[in-house]
Amino acid sequence: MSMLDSWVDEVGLIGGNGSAVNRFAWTPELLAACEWLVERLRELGLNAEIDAAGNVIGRWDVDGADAGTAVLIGSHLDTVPDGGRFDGALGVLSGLEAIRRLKAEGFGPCRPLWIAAFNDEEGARFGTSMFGSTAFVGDDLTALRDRVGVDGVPLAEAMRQRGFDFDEVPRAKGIDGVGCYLELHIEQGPRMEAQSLDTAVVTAIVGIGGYRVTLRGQTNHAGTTPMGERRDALTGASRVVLALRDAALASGDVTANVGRIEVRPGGTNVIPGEAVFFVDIRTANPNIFPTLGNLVRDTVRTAATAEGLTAEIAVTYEHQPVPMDSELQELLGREMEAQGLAWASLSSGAGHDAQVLAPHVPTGMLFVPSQAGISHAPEEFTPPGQREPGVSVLTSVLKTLLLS
Ligand code: HGY
Ligand code: MN
Ligand code: MN
Ligand code: MN
Repeated sequence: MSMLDSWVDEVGLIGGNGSAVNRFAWTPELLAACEWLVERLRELGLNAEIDAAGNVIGRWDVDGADAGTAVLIGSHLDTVPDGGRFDGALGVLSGLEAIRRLKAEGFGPCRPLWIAAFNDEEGARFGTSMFGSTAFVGDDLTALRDRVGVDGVPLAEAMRQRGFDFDEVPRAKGIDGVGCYLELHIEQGPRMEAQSLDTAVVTAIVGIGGYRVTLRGQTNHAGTTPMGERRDALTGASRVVLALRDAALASGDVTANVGRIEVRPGGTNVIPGEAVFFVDIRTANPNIFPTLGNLVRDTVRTAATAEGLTAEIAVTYEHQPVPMDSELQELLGREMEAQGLAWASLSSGAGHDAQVLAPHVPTGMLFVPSQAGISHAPEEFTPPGQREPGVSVLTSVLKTLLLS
């Protein structure tokens, strides 16, 4: 078993039960995975710490003031609820393996190499997706301070419970020391397997809009209230779910998903007076992305009117669609070609920390396949033989970047 494969198994058990993995922001499980990574990085001789935003940052620094800006690699260690062992983690561990290989062969970089495990990429607990990378690029997160998590704990309190201070988050800004960013990630979709690809160069990352929708009607008796006189919040929510699904299908360029809904009061013989649900809507098309907010608002209003409900809509996250750096795409493609790999250029329907870094520094991504295209589920898997090509390309491209 390769070092990478044993790391994958080891980290998969931190917050994992042998199949599903649950590592959410500011929880003991995620911090245990971060501390595991800090130890591995220090064993390789890097300076490593968990910063004020909960990011693990490892630094292979180079002596000499003119060493220049760092090449940054990495991904994330947090997961979705009952997630898989590879989303984010394979990118972090492949970066760790690339560093191990470079160290083992006595490679001497001319510029610093940094590695990050960005905190809370998924936003599973607080809806605060890309939290760590957003802090790293220096963008303002103040508005999230009082965001309440799925467990009812406010964000600032959850941080305090783990020894972190929300007010210190801006200290995590580190983008000024970075020259470029490279992220390896599983594809999380079926295309690479369908085309028997070993690796892929990412061309662009999808834009993502997240909305919290609250519909309110009238809680009432399920048996005595005439069907034509109900103000049922769940039927309103159902209209929204199906209407957004139909609009996305008709567009062909949009995905729409409602993965979480809370219905109150929750009695089986009670008409739901309130429904709170979360819309995740995406497109890679920069012309369509600005219209998605209105699509959600109009769809919600139409459903609320039809069911006699009131509606509230709040934006929970918004990440712009971004192209990947063309020179990094070419460098990755040349390396894949040189290694005789079956490769292609693909856009990403998943969001990544790379889309937060891309407006600030040249950013590139490469994919390795996902078995049966499954991700965000315990069945998520990339066989050992399909992990190696990505690491090999990453290691070679790093050598080029670190000597330039
Ligand atoms: O939602 C996404 O695409 C990413 O996994 N956060
Ligand atoms: Mn994910
Ligand atoms: Mn991910
Ligand atoms: Mn910015």
